[in-house]
Amino acid sequence: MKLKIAIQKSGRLNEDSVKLLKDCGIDIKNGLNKLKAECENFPIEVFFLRDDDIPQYVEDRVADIGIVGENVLYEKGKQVDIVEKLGFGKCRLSIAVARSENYTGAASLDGKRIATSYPALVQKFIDANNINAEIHEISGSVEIAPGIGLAEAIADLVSSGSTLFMNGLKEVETILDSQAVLVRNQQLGAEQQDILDRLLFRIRSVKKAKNNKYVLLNAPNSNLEEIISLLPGMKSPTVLPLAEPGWSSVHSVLSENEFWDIIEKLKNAGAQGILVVPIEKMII
Ligand code: PRT
Ligand code: ZN
Repeated sequence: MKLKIAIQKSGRLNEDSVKLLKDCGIDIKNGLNKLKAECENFPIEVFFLRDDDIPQYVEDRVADIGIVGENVLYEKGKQVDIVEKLGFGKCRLSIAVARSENYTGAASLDGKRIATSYPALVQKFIDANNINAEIHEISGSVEIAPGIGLAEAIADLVSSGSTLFMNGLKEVETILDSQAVLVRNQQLGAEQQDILDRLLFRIRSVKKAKNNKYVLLNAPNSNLEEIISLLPGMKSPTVLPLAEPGWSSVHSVLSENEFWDIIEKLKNAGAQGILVVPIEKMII
């Protein structure tokens, strides 16, 4: 029995999806040019597909699980469960208009044409804001639509914003914040669910490790208590005596978002020789 996972064949999510599986200790055999690949050391089979097809394939159980952007998932509206947000492929679906436009709110879109590849999500936005705008569905290069007179506004994915900028557009509304998610079919059997749970355990360990750093530092014993109180640690920090009398070595784990804050406080509390080491996996 194998768990079938669908990932993007090529494009922005492919590399991170393959890397995530690799970081979970899963070796994908045979090249990426195939439709399907086996893995020797984990009961999983990988299908390489276009991202747009992944929600449907998971709903139909051609694949048991899949990795896809929330933007595609919500646009397609398929019946699948989100099991985990994966933290990559981050972007937003936004409305943009010509930079010269005087935009004062959603009502400014009244009577306008919006070009997009996301008609369902844009229609929801139009309905929610009670505006009277017309959707022009196009499949690519949405950002050129205002320039060629096809529409007055667009709704497209944005990450850095440079595509909008280069096309003389400005972002005025965010419809959806998106990232890659792991989805699953709603009727997985017990055995597949079991493999999924094992995979999830690994994914969460990898994600946790990425968000944490191992910190080692030297502390004067006189300030040890203050320094320890600054460190969360998994249980409590490890404290070892140094060869030099009056000093200890303190080891702990810090999460990325509080990292700089705590490091500054540690320095002020007299910590020296602070070493920060990446963590590969974190099992808790
Ligand atoms: O062939 P296939 O159908 O599988 O791929 P695709 O061409 O439809 O999708 P692809 O590979 O471009 O994107 C796959 C997924 O990556 C999307 O569905 C999103 O979930 C995610 N993602 C993250 C993005 C972006 N960031 C992104 N910036 N997808 C597209 N873009 C495009 C956007 O459409 C615009 O053209 O990048 C441009 C804007 O980028 P900035 O940096 O200039 O703002
Ligand atoms: Zn696509």
